[in-house]
Amino acid sequence: MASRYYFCVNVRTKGWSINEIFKPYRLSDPQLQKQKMVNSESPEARAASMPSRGVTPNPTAAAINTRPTFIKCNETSIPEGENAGTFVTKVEAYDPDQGPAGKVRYEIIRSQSAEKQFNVNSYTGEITTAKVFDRDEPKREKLLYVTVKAVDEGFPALDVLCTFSVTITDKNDNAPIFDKNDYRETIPQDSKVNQTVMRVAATDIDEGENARITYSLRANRDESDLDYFQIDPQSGFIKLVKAIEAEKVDYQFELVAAARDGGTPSNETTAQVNIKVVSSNRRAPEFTEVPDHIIDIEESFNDFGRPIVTLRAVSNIEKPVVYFSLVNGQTEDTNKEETFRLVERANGTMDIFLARKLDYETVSNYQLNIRVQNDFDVSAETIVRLRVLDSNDEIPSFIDIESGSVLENSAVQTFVLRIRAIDKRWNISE
Ligand SMILES: [Ca+2]
Ligand SMILES: [Ca+2]
Ligand SMILES: [Ca+2]
Ligand SMILES: [Ca+2]
Repeated sequence: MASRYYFCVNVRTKGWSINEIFKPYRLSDPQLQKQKMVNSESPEARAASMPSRGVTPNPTAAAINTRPTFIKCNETSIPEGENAGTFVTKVEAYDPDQGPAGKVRYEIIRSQSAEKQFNVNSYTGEITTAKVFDRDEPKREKLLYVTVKAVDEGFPALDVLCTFSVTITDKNDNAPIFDKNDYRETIPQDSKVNQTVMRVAATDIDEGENARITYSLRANRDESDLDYFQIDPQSGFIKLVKAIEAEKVDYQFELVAAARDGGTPSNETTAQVNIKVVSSNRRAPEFTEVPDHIIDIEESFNDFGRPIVTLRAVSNIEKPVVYFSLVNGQTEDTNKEETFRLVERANGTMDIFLARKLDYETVSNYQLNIRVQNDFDVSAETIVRLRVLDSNDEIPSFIDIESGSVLENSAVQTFVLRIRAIDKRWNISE
């Protein structure tokens, strides 16, 4: 009978090892489960449910079993994109007891709602991935926390928790993306050598070298087209390096811009760059008023009828009318989702309005390409940069560890519980 063994503990705390007393029990034993429940109740409830043989339970009895302690539970890192089942680390807890009371099993603690990210071998403590991680946008799985419980098979069973971090390191699994599918520009025939013609821009969502972009130019049709232009490898600015001959009016330079990242191996993306030569009197329009700084905008801003920024331009030709347009790019930060809209006013003026709610956690910086065109179909472009300011709308939430995982009552054991708060602003998740 289980109850008899229970009282053996109370009267024989000295000279008996817990191993000898509890040998007949197994963790699956329903009687043991019942005893465990009794143990975790209040002392009164425990006394009431105790089989009475005239012996008062000794509260130090549970101290016979020693709580396991983690001796290996260290932060580690794994690359993103690895298959589920990839080895992460091995945790190890030490338990000095003999027999079941010294036998340690491992399990991972996570809130019921949390996605399963890791598995642990309950016997060896070996931790493996349960899914494929993606460090980059939009998932941003960069730093994860794993909480492991080591529990012995003593009676009552004693456990200990340990939390360690797993850094997901970057792989060069993304190519740069240009902010436009292709670039079209016009250039007056008498443009000055060393004048900036245009700029191409690409972004790469990887990290460090894997995201460092180097630009280059190639000829798409005629190698001699390359003689006229030079691209800055870092900034993507293209300048004129050779005077354009008078007979080249209406000629179109057909170039290809390449953006290559610094990863090993590296990834490259290309975009068409067509530059059309127009006669000297066909001047390009010009922006006369553009913000010279980054515009800060509160994440909570939601006045869709209030202009955020105003730009002005002149046609530079006899007919003063100009036409503005917002050139949306291929990424959210270049207005792919039409987060911003442009409204033209009279007299070469335009405003930018917010068109969709902002979310700092999704996109924190925008780069808007604005084009102005005159009646000669000649255009100029400028960039407006906006920065979203965090309104701190993510309320930190505590991870709810299910009550069954909390340590059993024990007067003689000390235990420190680490409570972890999660706040998405810091890209931390379980
Ligand atoms: Ca133990
Ligand atoms: Ca990735
Ligand atoms: Ca990556
Ligand atoms: Ca890359």
